[in-house]
Amino acid sequence: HVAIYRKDYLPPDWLVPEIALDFDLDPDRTHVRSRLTVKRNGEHDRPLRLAGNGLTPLVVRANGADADWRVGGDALVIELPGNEATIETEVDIAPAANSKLMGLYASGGLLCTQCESEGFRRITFHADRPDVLSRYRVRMSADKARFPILLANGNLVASGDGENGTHWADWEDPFPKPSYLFAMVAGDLSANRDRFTTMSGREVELNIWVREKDLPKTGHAMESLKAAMRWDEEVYGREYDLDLFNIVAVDDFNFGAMENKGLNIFNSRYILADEDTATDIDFDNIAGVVAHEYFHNWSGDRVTCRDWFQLSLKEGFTVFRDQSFSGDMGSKAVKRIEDVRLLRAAQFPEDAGPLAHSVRPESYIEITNFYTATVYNKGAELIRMMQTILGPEAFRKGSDLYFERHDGEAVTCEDFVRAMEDASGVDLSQFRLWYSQAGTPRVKAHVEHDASNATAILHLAQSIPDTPGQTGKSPMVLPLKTALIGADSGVPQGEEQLVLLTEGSASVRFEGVVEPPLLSINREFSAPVLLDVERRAGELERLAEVDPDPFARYEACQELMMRALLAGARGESADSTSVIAAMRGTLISNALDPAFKGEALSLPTEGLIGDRMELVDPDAIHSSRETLRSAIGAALADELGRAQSVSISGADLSPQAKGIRRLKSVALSLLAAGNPERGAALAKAQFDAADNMTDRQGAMMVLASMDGPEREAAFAAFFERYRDDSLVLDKWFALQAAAQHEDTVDVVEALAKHPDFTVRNPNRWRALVSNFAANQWAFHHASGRGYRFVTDMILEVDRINPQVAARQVPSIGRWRRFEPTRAKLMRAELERIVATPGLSKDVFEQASKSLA
Ligand code: DPP
Ligand code: ZN
Repeated sequence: HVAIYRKDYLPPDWLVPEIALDFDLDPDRTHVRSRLTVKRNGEHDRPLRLAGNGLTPLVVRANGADADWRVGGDALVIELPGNEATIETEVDIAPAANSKLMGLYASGGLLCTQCESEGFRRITFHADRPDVLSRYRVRMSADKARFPILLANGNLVASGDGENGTHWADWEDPFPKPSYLFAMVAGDLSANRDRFTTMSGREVELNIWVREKDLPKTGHAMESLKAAMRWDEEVYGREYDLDLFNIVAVDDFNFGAMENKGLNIFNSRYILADEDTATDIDFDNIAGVVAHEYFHNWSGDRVTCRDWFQLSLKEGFTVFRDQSFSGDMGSKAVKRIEDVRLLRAAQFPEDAGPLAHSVRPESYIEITNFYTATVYNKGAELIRMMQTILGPEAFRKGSDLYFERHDGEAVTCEDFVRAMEDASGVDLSQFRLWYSQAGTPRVKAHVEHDASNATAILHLAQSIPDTPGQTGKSPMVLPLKTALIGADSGVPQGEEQLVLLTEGSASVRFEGVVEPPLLSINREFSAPVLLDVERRAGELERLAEVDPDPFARYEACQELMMRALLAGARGESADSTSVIAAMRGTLISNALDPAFKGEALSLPTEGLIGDRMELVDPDAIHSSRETLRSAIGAALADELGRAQSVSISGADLSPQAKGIRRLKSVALSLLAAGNPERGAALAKAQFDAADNMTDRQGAMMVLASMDGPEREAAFAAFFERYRDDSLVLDKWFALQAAAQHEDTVDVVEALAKHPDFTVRNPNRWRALVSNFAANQWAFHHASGRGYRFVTDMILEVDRINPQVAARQVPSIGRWRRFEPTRAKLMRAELERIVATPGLSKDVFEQASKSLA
């Protein structure tokens, strides 16, 4: 397995301005004819090399005659004397046998495609690199009864009936695009049809294609799409550019969704929802993913990536855009809390582990392993920091310049930063280190107050940890939004300031600081760093009470809890009184909305606590967290009981209603910790009374971690009710895998043998395996059974779908972070993986790097 390096990039030898594809579609044998118009790019005499994966050439012609060709490795090599040629190839492929879900494959009764990153080469011979852009014409033919709907990118230009009950459709996409954005779907689908009028008055036809029975569940996705289209016009000046926008939902899908030009293909979990089957979080995720894929039409499709090392160019920027959209649609502060929670849960561990890589990686063996939280979520933080440093207006000028300058091109992260620089006049030389240096920066901070002349000095120091292959790093630009708040009055002492820490250490002077100050730093999480603040006794408690910035206030609450949890996990006596006081204050405050309260009252996860320990001891963490939860539940039983007893119609999906439901289930969970018997009764009652999935799932989450007849009854009733709805059945698996229960390992082992479990559907596999591996206490069972189970599942799915398998390896790969007994067991499983014959390069890369 060879590594590919960013520094080795060379422009393509041959361009492909035009492509015509002709498909005879059939699940068992699809015949593919391709005609490429190729042009030599620059002065050279190298042959044309077309990538193919699992393809056998049946016909290869150049300019209508037999060509001089050979197959070398995974490429079709054609010697061409002139500078231009027409290349024709024909192959047969078998969609029904394609279990990797890359290329053309079957899902349910549908045929559909997934080409990012390198799936197109599993359909036909092609350079299949993102810097080769072509105009596509596509002819699709298929049996009309089985595949009444035929869709591809762009516009439908002609259609008709053929022989033997077949029909055909011709699609043309006027926008040149890279092969990874090619898409095609054939099947028996029904559309939710709507329209959108763009800002310049163009009418766009919108369709969301699903099975007929799912049509009633497409309303929220459609509303989200229209809101996203409007938002991108208003906030970024970006208008949709075709007369037609199609979305198709499929059940078997590796990603969440895919932004193919004019034909987005979605994992059905990010389209289908109604209040009976989807939680509020599902609804929010649908809005976020629909917006994300739509926004790619500009940040991804119109302006694409030169090579896959630049993946964050489109993904970081587009995640930032979808985060901003969701913030504007609901509560900005709550959305920011959720995004930071995800960053800390998924990206910080990656940055601190064996697979740490920079936002723009330097090398890879298998590119699909780099669709990571670092490229996506840390990438989004980089864009956010640029907006913070430049200010919103200059940032918008920069994005306008970027889109205008590079429309129709395949470009780099460097091109994005340069557009921001050119539009704003701000020098971003040092900022570029964020793209090349991996690892989460650490910042130490403390304040010195001088009451006699009303000044304070903030002392800051930064360090960037070593990561695999990278040592001795340079200081970075850290934009830290900072305010000093009077400890007595609770009033900010002067304006919030944007402190730019650019040196290894620096001191910043604040004037007009009359009272002893509380340090409110990195507000809104303006820089994705780990903070180590020297604080006076009582400072966090006071900040949790008075900081006017909701995000900062949330952080103070969390840090307060974290201190108590860490003390407990280290076996020190943990004082819960200040945590309980802060939580009581939050619960009874009239100034805070319920969604915020729900977030602020959620204890840091066991994983997050582990990340703050020298070596992770899962049992000690679990017992510390449960002890604190039960103390809170007992002390605040009355206040929590009031929040839990509020009911709101499941049909109400306003941010306010969602917040009330969120707080209700957080309260239930704490109440159950304080008094299990009362908790079980309340959970059962919440489950029975629920008219929506959010309340139902919240109740089941609590029951799943308890013993007793209520648990059995709820899970049996849920299964009976939803056994034919695969997305809801995923929840049934997921809830049991996430249970905080002694028997969870036994339960998941049994569930892997359940008739409804399958390794062929990524959603189902992840519902059981990924949720279990994220359940720290259960997965890290001291016996090592959890590791063995997950490893067995990885090896089993690797033979079918390497992408799904490889994404799970990091959960075992972080063995160095755990106490020695577990570390040894985890390492042994990694060694077992690497020693397995016939391993995919996807899993090989992740496992071997984790052992290195
Ligand atoms: N479909 C994936 C995403 O939108 C990869 N582009 O992030
Ligand atoms: Zn994306």
